[in-house]
Amino acid sequence: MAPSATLATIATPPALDELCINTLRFLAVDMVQKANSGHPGLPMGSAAMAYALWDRSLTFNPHDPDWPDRDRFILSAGHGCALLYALLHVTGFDLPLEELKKFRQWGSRTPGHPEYGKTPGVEATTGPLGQGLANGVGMAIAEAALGARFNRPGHQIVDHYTYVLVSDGDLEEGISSEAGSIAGHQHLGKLIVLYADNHITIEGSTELTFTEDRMARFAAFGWHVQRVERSNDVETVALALNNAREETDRPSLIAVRTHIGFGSPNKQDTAAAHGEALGLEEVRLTKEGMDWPVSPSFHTPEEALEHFRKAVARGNSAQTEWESRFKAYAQQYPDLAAEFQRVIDRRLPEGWDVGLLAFTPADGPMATRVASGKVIEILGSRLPEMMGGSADLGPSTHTNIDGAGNFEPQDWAGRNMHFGIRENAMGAILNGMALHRGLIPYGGTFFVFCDYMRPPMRLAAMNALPVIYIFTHDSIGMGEDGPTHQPVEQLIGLRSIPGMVVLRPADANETVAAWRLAIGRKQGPVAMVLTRQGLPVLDLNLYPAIPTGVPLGGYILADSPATERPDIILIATGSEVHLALEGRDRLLTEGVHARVVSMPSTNLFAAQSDEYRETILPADLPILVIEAGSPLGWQSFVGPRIAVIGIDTFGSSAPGPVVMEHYGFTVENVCKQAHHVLDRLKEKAPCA
Ligand SMILES: Cc1ncc(C[n+]2csc(CCOP(=O)(O)OP(=O)(O)O)c2C)c(N)n1
Repeated sequence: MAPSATLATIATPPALDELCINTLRFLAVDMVQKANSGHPGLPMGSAAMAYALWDRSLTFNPHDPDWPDRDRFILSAGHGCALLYALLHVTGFDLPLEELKKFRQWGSRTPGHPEYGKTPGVEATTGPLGQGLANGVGMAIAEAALGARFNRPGHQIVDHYTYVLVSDGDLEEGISSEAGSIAGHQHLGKLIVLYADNHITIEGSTELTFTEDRMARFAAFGWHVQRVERSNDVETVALALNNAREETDRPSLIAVRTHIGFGSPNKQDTAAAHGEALGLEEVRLTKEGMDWPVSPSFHTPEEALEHFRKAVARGNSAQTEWESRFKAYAQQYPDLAAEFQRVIDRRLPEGWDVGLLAFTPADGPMATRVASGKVIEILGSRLPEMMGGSADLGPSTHTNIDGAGNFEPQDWAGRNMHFGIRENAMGAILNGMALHRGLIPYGGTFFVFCDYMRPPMRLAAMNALPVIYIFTHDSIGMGEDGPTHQPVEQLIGLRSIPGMVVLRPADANETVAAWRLAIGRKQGPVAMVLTRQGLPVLDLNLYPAIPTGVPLGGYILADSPATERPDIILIATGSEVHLALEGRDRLLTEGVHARVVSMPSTNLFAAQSDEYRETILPADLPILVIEAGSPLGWQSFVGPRIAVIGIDTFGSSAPGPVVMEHYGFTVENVCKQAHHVLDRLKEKAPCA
């Protein structure tokens, strides 16, 4: 296979094309200049190829940006967002010129990087380079999966393309190889990537850092690759896009030799065009050089606007045409059509959680990862929109849905994903799947490796995406693999991500409640943190508060005897809840009344009312926290009365119980620390 097919350039752009392209360029230039902040270079260089895509290929409706079968467009090089905002404005999205004039200002719909949910037409939050490309792979996977599930002969109701615009930085980031490899392997023929090959990054020429043959690299991943030498040649870019669409078996990369800061006499092809406004004088020179009025700024020629706005009629008719196809489909397959609408709307089917699982002590001891696997089996059979897998740890993470098949090039109907050992791309692909809608995506790995997917997890939280992570081997309790595999700082790390709900269930029954919560949560990601080791199953007859307590984040699992006010509260999470219960029993024999609070989610608990939290943790009671993780963060709950049994160093390699013992996770230490806090409080109590 030839690594690339170089296309001959044909005509120069006709005058109207050029007018439209310059409109985009100078809107971007003026936005950045007015804000005195932003990146003019990429928009100036990529305006022509973006125009070729939006004018000749992209199917979208500015008046209904969310209709399900639209093409997706992701600007992975989010720093070039002035270009996207200009496109959205001129093609008729609800983004008036006034918003362009408020680029990067407080409260505007034109933030410094594209943010999902803030600007109509923005399909994904981008900015951390490489993530957008992998989001695109996730969207293309979603399209393939939904097509396989819903399309019927003669009824292609899911049939759209995913386009991504990337820059050098996107392709330098390692995630591009992870995602590119998956896309090639899966033969995602409807994924088309335009590459702004401008030879410039922030520190200067790509000769400094980026000299491999990118085309050969993507060809080796199994992509169809093309090169366009003259970026302003709209027809050639359009032709390459056509070729890419006709290539149904492989994803496409179209490298377009663009020129950063195109038209700027002193900054074109230099890093100076990248990250700051051109400056008033350079703006003037650039406009004059391209026959553009120097003032007023934000000049939008009527003729160009009229041409761009044809997108509205085009989009309306594409959508209407799809709607009539969908109607015919609904007549022939009413149940499927209703089901399609349900999953796109993220509605759960009636009774999805009725009679979910209830475990008894006789089922134990059971690792929470095993309990989670059993829940996934049931939920997976009730919710066909559940789709996910693991980064090559499926047998350990228990993430497989039996009987649901593998998602493979030959069979996109399978729902079990094999992401390979590619956590970063897995996270970003899950984001793309969630952004696309129609699926409940989940992904699993060992908890310690969530560090490899922190960037997409952060973006999932920022995008408020319903993505579920299944992290197993959740503490030093996992044992022999040693400190490289024993998570310590990950819990506090994830809890500190705004909008991320972290759930660390204490047993199989809390795991069921955690899953119920995760599936029901339609906004924002949930991280399930599960044990490798077996744990006793808490008896629902003895602990009836579990199902209602878990969604509150923290609740009283076992109180001090009814007549007694507790002397101390033991807060524990996950596997350490059992230690707290044992400690409570032992303390009782020593005359100390302890309350055990199970706190599977500090995030959810913190979100409860002051009254509720005060009921669980009265301000005047001493507290001992028991959690096999970094003690950081607990102080906010307990203040100066705190003693924490936690871990603030890396772990050690030994059998799990031995490691736990060495780090103080023993009944003896629980009691010792509890007495320690009590003694301290007595010392502090004012003399009567
Ligand atoms: C993960 C990540 N690292 C660093 C940055 C900061 N950054 C923004 S743009 C950029 C490089 C710009 O080069 P290129 O991707 O070629 O964009 P262009 O210069 O063509 O605009 C960098 C390092 C980022 N946005 N994301």
